[in-house]
Amino acid sequence: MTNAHIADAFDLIGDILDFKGENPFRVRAYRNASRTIRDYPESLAAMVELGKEKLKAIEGIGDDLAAKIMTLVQTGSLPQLEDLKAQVPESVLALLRIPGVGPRKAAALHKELGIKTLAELKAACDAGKVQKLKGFGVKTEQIILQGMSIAEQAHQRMYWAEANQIVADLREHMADCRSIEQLEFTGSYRRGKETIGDLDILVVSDDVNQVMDRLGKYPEITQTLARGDTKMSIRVASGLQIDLRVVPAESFGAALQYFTGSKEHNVILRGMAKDKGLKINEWGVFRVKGDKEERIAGASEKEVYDTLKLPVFPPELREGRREFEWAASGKLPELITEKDIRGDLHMHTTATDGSASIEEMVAAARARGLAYIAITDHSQRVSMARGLNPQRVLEQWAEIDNIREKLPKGFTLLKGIECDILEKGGMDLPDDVLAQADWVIASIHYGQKQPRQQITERILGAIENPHVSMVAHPTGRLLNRREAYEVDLDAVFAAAKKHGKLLELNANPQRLDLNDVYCAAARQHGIPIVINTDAHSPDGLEMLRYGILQARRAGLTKDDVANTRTWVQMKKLVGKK
Ligand code: DGT
Ligand code: CA
Ligand code: CA
Ligand code: ZN
Repeated sequence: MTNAHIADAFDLIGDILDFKGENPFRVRAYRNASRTIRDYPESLAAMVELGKEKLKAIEGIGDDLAAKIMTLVQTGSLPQLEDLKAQVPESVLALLRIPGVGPRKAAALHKELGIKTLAELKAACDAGKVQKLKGFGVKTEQIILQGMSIAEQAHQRMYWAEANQIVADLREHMADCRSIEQLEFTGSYRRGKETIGDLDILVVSDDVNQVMDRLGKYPEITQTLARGDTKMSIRVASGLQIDLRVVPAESFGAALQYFTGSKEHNVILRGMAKDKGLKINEWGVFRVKGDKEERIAGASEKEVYDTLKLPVFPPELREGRREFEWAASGKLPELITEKDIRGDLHMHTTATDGSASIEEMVAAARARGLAYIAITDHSQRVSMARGLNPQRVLEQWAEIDNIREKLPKGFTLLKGIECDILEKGGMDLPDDVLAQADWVIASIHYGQKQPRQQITERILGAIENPHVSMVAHPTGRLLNRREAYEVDLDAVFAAAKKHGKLLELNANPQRLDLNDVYCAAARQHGIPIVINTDAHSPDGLEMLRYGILQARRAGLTKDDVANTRTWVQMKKLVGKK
């Protein structure tokens, strides 16, 4: 059972308790625990085996929650949750998931109008009954109606890479608005989160109407959800919501800080301000004297953080995890950047499921300023992609020998292979073949539903194979599509450390695997991460930037990432002659 599973269970408990109108402190305890667990760098399932005390050492996990985690992990379910679910109809739980409804409103709809299903909710909205409820109104009714039509997509957050295209498009569109003095995209987008719930735009302008009119003319717009004096919300064709806020120049920095978030980061910041007699909000920083407030900062983020003698944290680190602790000890990591990367060690060609030849991949890599790449096509087990058998892989390496002769000095083309870890364990190609490679990746593509111990043993076996250099996409997750497989990452970390093997951060925006939390854990274990694109075309090399963002969120520096080194240094790192 993954940490995310446990977190989901606690979230659901929180939602149902909230729906039932239970004590808000109890509700909050579950939600806080859920967040802590979701972000926790080690596998709780593994900690369960070490006993309850180990779990209780986690901040925010007391005796009661620790016991529940044990039960959940050991039995696969939680009686309390099953109980709660039985008290609330399944269809009511569906109400909770509509954007704009939430547990309180769901409870009111259920209690006042007897609504149990989405169809009943829609009928009540259409009949104008919902707007008459206390605390609802016409706007809420509209939001619910719109929310229902997108409820399907709404629980799917958009990939950062996809949101980034909308951002580029919007920047261009808004550039025509003359009155805009400053414009920045904030929220999770600016923090580089792997998926985005909604987009937040912050603007300084002395002509609010002009700005809002311009946004209203965005060609992709499907709905205007709200338009007020300073805030406007729209929805675009892909289902994404966009929130625009217009602020005065003197507040731009404070608003930028506030709306970049995360909420957790801001909560800590506000606490620190309060301790110093200061108040921080989206309008500025204020010194509180009795009932008077004097404004002391707000135009830039630097001004805001300066009032607390804090650095301007890179947005990627603003998650309320370890950034304040690092700042206090002067250990804020200098985060890796795209130009630090010298080589890409995972890519495919037409020999398997790629769309370009080796030469084309080389040309694209050189154009991007890389100094080395490894060609790593699939091995025979991946029959769907015409994976390479021993004969074909040896032919490909002979071809690479030929291409090498024509390459200029200063660029290294490596003979690699993405070799499957077989379902029954062991590598998909014989050792005497693997021994001839410069770079061997071990990957799991089959048997992903196997039990935790079996999958873990397969990966450990690969790590112990002397020819293997790196494990690719170590948890197998596909964002919005497939959960990570069950794997004991602590055991993987320990083995990688022991055998001097590397772990991948696969930069594909649907993978981003290892994720930020696990990359941070690998860093703590002193295991170098390799950021690879897994490109299947020349353009695929572009995906490096998504991997870099995720690495930055993990707090990785240039030193923490193996392929910032030259190939000569890399070879030493993985013990190749
Ligand atoms: P998302 O949209 O779900 O991907 O995540 P964010 O982080 O973009 O969240 P969003 O759009 O709800 O709000 C943007 C930022 O505004 C958020 O990171 C922090 C700030 N913010 C919004 N609502 C609150 C709040 O109720 N309390 C605090 N402290 N900050 C908030
Ligand atoms: Ca947002
Ligand atoms: Ca928002
Ligand atoms: Zn691959």
